[in-house]
Amino acid sequence: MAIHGLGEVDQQYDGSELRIGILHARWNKEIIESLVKGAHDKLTELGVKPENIIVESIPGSFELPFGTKQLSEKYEKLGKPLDAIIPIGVLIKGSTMHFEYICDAVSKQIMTLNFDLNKPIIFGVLTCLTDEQARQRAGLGGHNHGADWGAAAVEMATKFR
Ligand code: DLZ
Repeated sequence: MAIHGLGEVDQQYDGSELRIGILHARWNKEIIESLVKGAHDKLTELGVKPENIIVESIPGSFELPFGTKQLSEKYEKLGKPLDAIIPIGVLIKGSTMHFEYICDAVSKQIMTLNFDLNKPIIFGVLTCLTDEQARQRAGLGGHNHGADWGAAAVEMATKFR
């Protein structure tokens, strides 16, 4: 099965003036770490200064929307607003309806946060049926979607600044 990235990028974006937040869940640790690294590496490749990449964690994906809002407000108060935030989580289906409820609630709330916070909040959540599917999408055998999320953050923050 082909797993693609962002597709053709319309131009090279310069992230050197940006401050970007990465907020990640701690469930599915190895996969999360690879996604965070993929996003971080892409941000620096596009010019974002390492000191302007803020990485924080929360317990699980359910906490991502509230954590993202808090992170955004914290840096607003510090006078160092974040230009975009990448919430990163990995949800893997189990044997109950837990997965469906969390995927639905988290994805809708992350979408809403874009408008509430009026800044790009990237959808950095893998919603997979198996551990293997998640690994394939996290650069542990296949393409690392974290890199796409980093690129999307820089493009969105630059284009609409
Ligand atoms: C409880 C739970 C389960 C079963 N599975 C996952 C998962 O696959 N990925 C993830 O990020 N978090 C999971 N969690 C934890 C919830 O997201 C949340 O942290 C707890 O329910 C506490 O609110």
